[in-house]
Amino acid sequence: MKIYTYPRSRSLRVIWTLEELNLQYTTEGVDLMSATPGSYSPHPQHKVPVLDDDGFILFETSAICKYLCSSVPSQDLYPSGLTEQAIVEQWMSFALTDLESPVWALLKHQALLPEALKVKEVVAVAKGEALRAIECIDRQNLTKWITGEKFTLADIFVAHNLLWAKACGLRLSEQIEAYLLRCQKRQAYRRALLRNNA
Ligand SMILES: N[C@@H](CCC(=O)N[C@@H](CS)C(=O)NCC(=O)O)C(=O)O
Repeated sequence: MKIYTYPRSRSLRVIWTLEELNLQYTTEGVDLMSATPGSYSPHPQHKVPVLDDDGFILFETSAICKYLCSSVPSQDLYPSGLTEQAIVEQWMSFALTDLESPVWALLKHQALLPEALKVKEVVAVAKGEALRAIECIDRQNLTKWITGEKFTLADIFVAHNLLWAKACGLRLSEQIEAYLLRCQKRQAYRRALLRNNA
């Protein structure tokens, strides 16, 4: 299977999932930022990540990650038990909505957009909303992982968004910093970072 990637983008979440599952894959870098791209993504909006599994094309990061987990008969990353899966879903949804929305707005209006399109009022609102979501995570007992004793897909989505928040200059508590360090020390994360940014 092949993953279309771009350095420091959401494709890291898919590569991290593949590495946690010990699956074989290839990557193809996409020329996202160029007006005349030399390499394309099969995404209808020319975005990443995209999965090509023997001609089966899938976009949307969380759909790809769940598909990958479901392709492995016995794995703990996306549990099949009713309540275990519901809690993983809860935190994935929180990561993708309450946390990612303001953090992504912050990233765009602080760094990614051309100067003329940056709006400082958006930065102020997004910062407040992101901090509120981060406080919610900080109220959890984060001695191990976001859902408890086991590392799951929810950690990949929560941690990657927290790393983006940190890159935007948001201050994180000691508990969250320690949690992020635990995530970043995972061999699968380290391998994924190298593959995604290559
Ligand atoms: N909801 C999509 C978002 C995908 C997305 O926006 N990817 C960014 C990179 S992180 C992208 O390809 N941006 C290029 C563009 O917007 O043209 C997902 O989670 O997969």
